[in-house]
Amino acid sequence: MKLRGKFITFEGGEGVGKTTNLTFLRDYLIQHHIPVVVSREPGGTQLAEKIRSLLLTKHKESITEQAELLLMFAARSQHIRHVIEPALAEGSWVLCDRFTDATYAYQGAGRNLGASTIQWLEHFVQQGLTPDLTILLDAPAETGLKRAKQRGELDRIEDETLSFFGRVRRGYLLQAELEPARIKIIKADQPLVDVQNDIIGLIKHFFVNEH
Ligand code: Z5A
Repeated sequence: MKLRGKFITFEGGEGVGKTTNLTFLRDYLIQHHIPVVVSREPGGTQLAEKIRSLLLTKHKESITEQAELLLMFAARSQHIRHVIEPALAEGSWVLCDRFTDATYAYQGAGRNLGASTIQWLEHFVQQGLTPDLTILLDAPAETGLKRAKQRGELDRIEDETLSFFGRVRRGYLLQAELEPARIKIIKADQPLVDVQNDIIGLIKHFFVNEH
């Protein structure tokens, strides 16, 4: 299938501003008459949202690391087939709150599952689909966790230790080092207006001229 829209993902640890900035970019694109679809992972379809709630709720029975990884990709498969690919095929830009870089960071680095199984699953599930641009909002784990805590009760993954989130952050930075052309780091601990200027700069540089 020839995909015509652009696929942009937002990544980063807890509370770094992914949702806030994704909404900002959506509004900017709409103002520029670009059709846009907003989604998130895990989630984005009815079934994938059910998997999300399984993943984020605290259960009596612990979820194994392997089950967590497989559930992430099960949700992703539904999301790609039913939302992302159709939207890109009709020319919409897809803005997604997290995607596979989160799996490398949380399950690969955070849970210490390593990269090779994830690479295999990525190939199996995505069949070559990767984001055109990934905006990695980077801040010390403490900064984002503080913002997330202000929001209320923490979910199953948010309840992890600070050292877990330190590994997640390093996992993301390693991904960016491995794929510098796709993954662009923006400092998330600067004032929001500066974060958003950086995002618009990136978008102009990447796409607007060619659109
Ligand atoms: N997960 C995984 O393990 N593996 C995977 O493959 C995938 C996901 C895809 C999904 O949660 C969970 O799933 C996540 C990873 C895991 N686990 N955890 N924990 P999510 O993505 O839905 O939720 P989240 O990461 O916890 O996101 P969040 O807490 O909603 O944060 P956010 O979207 O990055 O931040 P925000 O809501 O836009 O902003 C937080 C607050 O900070 C808000 O009050 C803002 O107004 C404020 N803010 C934002 N930017 C600024 C600046 N620059 N200055 C000051 N204040 C700011």
